[in-house]
Amino acid sequence: MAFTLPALGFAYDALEPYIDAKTMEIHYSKHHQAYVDNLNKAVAGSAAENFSLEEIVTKISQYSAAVRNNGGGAWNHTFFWQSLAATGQQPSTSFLAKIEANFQSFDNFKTLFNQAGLTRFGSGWAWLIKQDNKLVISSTPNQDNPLMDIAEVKGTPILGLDVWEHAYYLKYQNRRADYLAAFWNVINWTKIDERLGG
Ligand code: MN3
Repeated sequence: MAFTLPALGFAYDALEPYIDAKTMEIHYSKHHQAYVDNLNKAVAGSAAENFSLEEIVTKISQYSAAVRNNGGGAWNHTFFWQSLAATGQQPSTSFLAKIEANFQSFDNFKTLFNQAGLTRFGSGWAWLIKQDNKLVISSTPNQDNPLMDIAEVKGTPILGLDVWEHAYYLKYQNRRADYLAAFWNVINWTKIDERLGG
């Protein structure tokens, strides 16, 4: 097998009550696992078996739809789990300074990010990305991401939020806005700082 499911860094119930244990279990052990398995099937016997997931994703226009969907799904979920942590963390002062320089205030940043997640029709992701020294909010459809050469808005992902119904439907049903609001309680701000390079 070329690709494997990375270990989840926390217990399924670690993000309760904001993200429930059942959703976490199914999302990680079924959905994420399926992206990895289907990616392995899609690259079997091709040169891509020997490439890193990042190498594949950044040149995704050269691959099939199956590689795009499942390679994106595999990369996005690993990135997403690493963006999450049990409650209690606060954004650092250096992060807040960068956010204020780019979006006026943290509240305004949250509003714009939530809007990106809320207005992404159907399934997809909301992103905070870095373009040179600028921070930008965007969203992508399906399992696309801002690293992909086909992305409308490209950049280095700093924070990503899965807005597929499978990410929230068991607990929040049709209330995507409530899921978006809950997300802010379980962000791994240490990891976000690391991605921003301090
Ligand atoms: Mn998902």
